[in-house]
Amino acid sequence: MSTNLAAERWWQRSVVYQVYARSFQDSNGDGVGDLRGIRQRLDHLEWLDIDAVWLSPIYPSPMADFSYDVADYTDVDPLFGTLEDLDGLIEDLHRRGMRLLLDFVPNHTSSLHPWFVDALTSRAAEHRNWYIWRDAAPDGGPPNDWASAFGGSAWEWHEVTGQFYFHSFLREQPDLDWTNPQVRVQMTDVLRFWLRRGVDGFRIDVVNLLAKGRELQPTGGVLGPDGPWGDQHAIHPIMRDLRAVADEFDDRVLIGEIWLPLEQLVTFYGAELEELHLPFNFRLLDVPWEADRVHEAIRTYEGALPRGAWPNWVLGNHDRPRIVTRVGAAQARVAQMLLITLRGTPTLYYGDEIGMTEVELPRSAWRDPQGLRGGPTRDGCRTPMRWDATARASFTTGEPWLPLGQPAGVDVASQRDDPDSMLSLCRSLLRLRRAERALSIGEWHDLGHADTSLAYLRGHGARRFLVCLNLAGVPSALPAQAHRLPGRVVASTLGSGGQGDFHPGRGLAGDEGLVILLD
Ligand code: TEU
Repeated sequence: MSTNLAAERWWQRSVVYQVYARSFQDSNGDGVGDLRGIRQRLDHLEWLDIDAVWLSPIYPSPMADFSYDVADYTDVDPLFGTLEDLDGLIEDLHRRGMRLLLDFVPNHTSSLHPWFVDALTSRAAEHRNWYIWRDAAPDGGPPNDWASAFGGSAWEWHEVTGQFYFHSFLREQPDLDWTNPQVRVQMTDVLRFWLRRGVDGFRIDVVNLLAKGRELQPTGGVLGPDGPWGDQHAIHPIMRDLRAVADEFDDRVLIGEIWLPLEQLVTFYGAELEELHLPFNFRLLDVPWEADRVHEAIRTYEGALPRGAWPNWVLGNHDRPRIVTRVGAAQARVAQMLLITLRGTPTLYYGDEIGMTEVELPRSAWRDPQGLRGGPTRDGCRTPMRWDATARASFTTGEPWLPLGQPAGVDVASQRDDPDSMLSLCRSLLRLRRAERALSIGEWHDLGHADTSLAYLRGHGARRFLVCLNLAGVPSALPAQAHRLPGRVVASTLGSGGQGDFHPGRGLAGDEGLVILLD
């Protein structure tokens, strides 16, 4: 059995829900979601029974990468509302017993951020060395062959000052130089600004890129987990700094987006758990949907966690294809049961609770800079939330910024009162999780996999739950240890029809997932 932290914190019991701000609810008819819109939809979140909202970036921005290109870290873009609207959102959430996490984007600013605008004025500018500048190679080309994540060189020539600057993403997103102490001071103050306003924590963007290899040698490398340029040793002290700032306040949480192999990912908890509370665990985003592979992903992750570190899980986000499209509608129900019953903090992506699909958009509708530059477009997982079956889904009164798409029945209103809907399944699992400490902070015990299914136990005190999941559409035997345990089914992916006693020796039907309260 895996152990738990002695002192249990709110973010361990919590379920995080990611709101992609542009696509949740529009309040002013401009077709883009906004803060007032989100405030109008808090009933849904409270009813669904989530604990914390992670809000994608809402900062003033030219929107080259939809506010991941930040022009002002301590304000709200008029497109989304005002600082007062954000204060109002924090207040509303807190009044309802929920929390707010902001998206912190420390790796790069917008090229229109006043710091970068100043940096462009001369090599001697005050903010010049807040960014990464290099002379041209002897042949006049870029200093090395590093490629940007969105395609093309990661270096952009600046004619006026005669040097290249470095950008991991778009040329409109110059990377900050975190070896510069002034950058650290300024950026940690940004955190304090929001923490003082009552924000409960942050999701931190691309932690793994915060420090670059100082040599800047040509490597033939590309951006990514195995790429050459994240100098991880230099990133840990930065995480300790950010954590120290969070710890100046009462009980806040830091979640980090880190694209690194498992062994490296878990080092970002810190040797003394003094870095990130939750380095994002992306194992379920990439794993082939097969019982042995998913079982292996869970087992190795649990096994790699440092002592006392708290796990976390996620099935989707604004960068990755929707889970329904990856595994199919029936298996998406099994996937949600997995997400909500594993040990660790789950993060749900908005719309996944109603089974929203990746929308196939015509090229003319693409908005994502990654897609427009030849990479996979991320627009398909960013389409507006479907609140009902009307033409504009009650998302907007205007023209939605992305087409809505979605098959019939994939909307909140159609599913709310249907006990067998995806929404009802998600809600009942979330409510069960809140009611049963075994399912939130309880221990996890691996029962292995067999055939196309896997099984595990969750336990706290005398309460013990068996979770059995068939990851395929055909009947499956259960792992030997699982089918010896009698109990009562308290949740089934097959809906209300799947409830009842659980008898030893039983197998699983296709796409069946069960949560069983053991006798
Ligand atoms: O994403 C970082 C990242 O690594 C992406 O390149 C991601 O792997 C890719 O888009 C998958 O298709 C973060 C944000 O989540 C993303 O939305 C931003 O565009 C990016 O940082 C730059 O801030």
